[in-house]
Amino acid sequence: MGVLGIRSYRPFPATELRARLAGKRLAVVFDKALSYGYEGPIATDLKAALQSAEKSPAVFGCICGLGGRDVLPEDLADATRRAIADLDTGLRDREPDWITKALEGRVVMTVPASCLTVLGGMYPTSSVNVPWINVAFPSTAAAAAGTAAGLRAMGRADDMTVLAMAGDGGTGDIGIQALSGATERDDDFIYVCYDNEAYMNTGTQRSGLTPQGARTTTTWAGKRENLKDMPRIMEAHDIPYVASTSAAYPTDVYDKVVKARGIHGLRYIHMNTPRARAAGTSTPKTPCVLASWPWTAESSCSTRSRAASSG
Ligand SMILES: Cc1ncc(C[n+]2csc(CCOP(=O)(O)OP(=O)(O)O)c2C)c(N)n1
Repeated sequence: MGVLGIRSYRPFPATELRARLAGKRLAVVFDKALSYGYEGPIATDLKAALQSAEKSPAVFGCICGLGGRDVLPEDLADATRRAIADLDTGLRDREPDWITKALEGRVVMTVPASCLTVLGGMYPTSSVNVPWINVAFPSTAAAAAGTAAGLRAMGRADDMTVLAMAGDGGTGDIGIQALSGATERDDDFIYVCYDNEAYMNTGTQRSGLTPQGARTTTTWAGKRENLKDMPRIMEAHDIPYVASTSAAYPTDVYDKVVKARGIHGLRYIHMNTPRARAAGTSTPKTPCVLASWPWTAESSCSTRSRAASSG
């Protein structure tokens, strides 16, 4: 085990890093910076530098210390332990990968307009390797219900899971009617709401799930209204499984999707996904790092990462 510090960002010390990391199994990169929508910049640069190396380590990135926050020794140890464990189990650190991994790739997804649609991309450059249906904004749950019925008619319902996945706007506002209807019928699919607390794909407008006090492009002085508590709304629908989790804890996401997979009927998972751009939130306990790694800086008592599972 060793520690490398990079003093010169440009020119990037690619040759030296290749030499120092030759034969190593794992490199954990701690970036105190982010590039929006992706991993930390040094993690990206290191992966590029190691591309031509003969025997290069797996690179896992951790974003930490944003906004001048302290990075504690136990934080570094936690992330490193997690990297080692995930390397051993073959898990990777991107949220959708965790979810499809938990479903062993036996999944059909329905996805509305959102940041997530961007990930789907266009064939043949799509970064998705499972069947994926892009649907109109309000229809995520309706399309999932139809897909589940189709699989049942074809005798494939036991083989495949239908996964509806939408943002907080797509879930709590425009998609809530279709979702509520599906719960009433107990349609057979898993619904994951990734809650980044605003309409992010169109530039951070407030949604019904934006926390009170948060400043967005449509609530400059801070949102006045309370947020809708989606997990509780879903609990009130009396469905077989409701859980909340946080993207800051990928193994928790994984475990809950595995658990949901073993249950039939409508299963709802609310995943808090730390946001990049909303500011001035009145909920400082929300995990406030953008990391593909579990990171516990201010996250332990987040009300939105509590596990509220029923059934
Ligand atoms: C009917 C309709 N209204 C508006 C839009 C524009 N639109 C596309 S993505 C988006 C934001 C979605 O927000 P959310 O569901 O919270 O997901 P996020 O972008 O945060 O991932 C909006 C408003 C649309 N595609 N369709």
